Amino acid sequence: MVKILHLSDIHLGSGFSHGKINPETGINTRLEDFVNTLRICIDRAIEEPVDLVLFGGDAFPDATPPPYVHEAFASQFRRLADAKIPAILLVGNHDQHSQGNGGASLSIYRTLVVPGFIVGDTIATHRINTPSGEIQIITLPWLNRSTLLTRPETEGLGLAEVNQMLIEKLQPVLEAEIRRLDRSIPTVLLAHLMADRANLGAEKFLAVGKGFTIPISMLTRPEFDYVALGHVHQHQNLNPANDPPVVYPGSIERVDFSEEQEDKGYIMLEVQSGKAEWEFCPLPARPFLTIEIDISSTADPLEAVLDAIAKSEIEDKVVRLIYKLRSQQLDLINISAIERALQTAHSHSIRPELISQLARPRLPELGVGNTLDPIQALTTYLNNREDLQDIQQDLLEAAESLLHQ
Ligand SMILES: [Mn+2]
Repeated sequence: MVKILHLSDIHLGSGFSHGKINPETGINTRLEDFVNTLRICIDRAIEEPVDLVLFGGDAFPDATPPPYVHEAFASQFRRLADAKIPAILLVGNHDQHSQGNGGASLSIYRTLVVPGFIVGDTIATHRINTPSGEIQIITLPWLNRSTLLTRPETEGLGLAEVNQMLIEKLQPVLEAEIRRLDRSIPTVLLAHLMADRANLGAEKFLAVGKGFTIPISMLTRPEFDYVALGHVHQHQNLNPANDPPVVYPGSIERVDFSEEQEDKGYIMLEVQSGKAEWEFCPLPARPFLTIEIDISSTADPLEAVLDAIAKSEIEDKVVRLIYKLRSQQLDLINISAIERALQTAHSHSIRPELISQLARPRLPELGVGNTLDPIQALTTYLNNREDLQDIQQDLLEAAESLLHQ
């Protein structure tokens, strides 16, 4: 049995707005949080020790992290190299330059020839000799328009059509890798992608207009003993029959409030030909908490807010307070009293939302007596939203594909 630690979506250096500067180190506390959970993963890999670490992609928020963030990442992963544990660093969408190929933020590990480290920025099969036997890993990095397609091929096509074309191109490429596999040793597919059965978390907002979805049937192949995924921040197994397991470990820390309710962790896994046993291992990620309260009809709105805070366990959490009120109540709110009440939180944000007494104006085209089909209605709405012009076409295509489902 080959023992593997599978983690993903580290996003080191993101979410600084949810932290504060640690006066002792001068570093944002959220970077320290992320490094802390990453350290726990690496500690575990070394303590076991595992035969291999698989990282599913998205090391940083973008392809050009500042040097001190890069260094924080490197100083954890180099401990694997010191312990002679091989690692595959797969390239996710956040690791690529927005145009162009390759894992810009991760390719330094290949350039430096870190012993045992492989950067997965192409579709390829890597055969790795571990103390527990050989294993083969197919790497499938994030696919973008330029990975398998040329510009003339996709000229004028919509997202759905390009997605279809990409899948048609990917199929034979993946098939060729599968055909070359050695069936006597265990096989893992390591991929950064959005599978069409995945429950989206934060990535659904980040991916609008850029994302390709891969049908799960391309992943649940009998030739794979385990499918190690990255991209979606919520931990899930897309194939509960486990033949093979198709697992997103999820992110190691909460990147934003959309992950408030999610458990964070990594996967420990033992794999042999035809069999994989895996376990989700929770990480002590910093908790997030939303306190939402409607005080628009309260006589003492400040008291109501302070009361809601007092009833919540806010200590060391990233807290956001949202209260709905009428404009006439604004003078009754004492912000510094609220800030004092939130002092034991790790960090806090306060968001008053004014409840307008006036109904929002409706677009005349969408008014009473007009019947529009959903696409027409959406088009009308989008035509009136200048801020959404950039993604108008993608939104329409997304709506159309939803309607056709
Ligand atoms: Mn991703």
